[in-house]
Amino acid sequence: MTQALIVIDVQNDFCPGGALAVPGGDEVVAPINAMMGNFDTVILTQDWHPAGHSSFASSHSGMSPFESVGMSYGPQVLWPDHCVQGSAGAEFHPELDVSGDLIIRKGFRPLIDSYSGFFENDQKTPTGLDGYLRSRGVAELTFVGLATDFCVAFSALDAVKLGFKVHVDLTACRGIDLEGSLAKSLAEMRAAGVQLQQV
Ligand code: VGL
Ligand code: ZN
Repeated sequence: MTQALIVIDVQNDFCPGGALAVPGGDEVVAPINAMMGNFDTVILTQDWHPAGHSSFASSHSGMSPFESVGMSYGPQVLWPDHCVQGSAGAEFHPELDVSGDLIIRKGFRPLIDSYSGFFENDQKTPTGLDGYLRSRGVAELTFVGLATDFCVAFSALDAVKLGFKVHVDLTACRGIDLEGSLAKSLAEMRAAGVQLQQV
């Protein structure tokens, strides 16, 4: 079975010192680089927001990061400004091997956030990744990267819904853990049939 490694958002802003730093975020780089050779195809996602993106708390008067607002598509957590297109924070971690086959950018529409690599947060605007994988004959996916409880989990759950066999290698993921979101995301992934490796 053709296997893909999907590396989620290993970008400077999600690593220590970044605008939305995930604890231990940089620790995933070495194990991810080491596992790339085991896959037929390697795909990286890149969180890629225009300045003033609607997922930024700074775009909503009176709101602070990590509070939630209602968007046209449902509740949305507000974040510090992060991964602004062309900024140093949006770049991949300097030691990440970026020689993979495809880089898919997400979150570039001003009014919709996109955690998943497959669908934006309205759960219907596709990124095109599904079609790319199918036309390449890929049926089995392993997700790694940042953050476990947001972009990794949303991507893995969408992948199950789309019919892929899905693994998440937790040794190469780190989470944000906002009000229990890490445990909740692990439970949701387990219940959906995601194979969680190396818990
Ligand atoms: C992410 C929050 C906002 C992630 C991206 O990569 O998990 N989280 N944007
Ligand atoms: Zn983002």
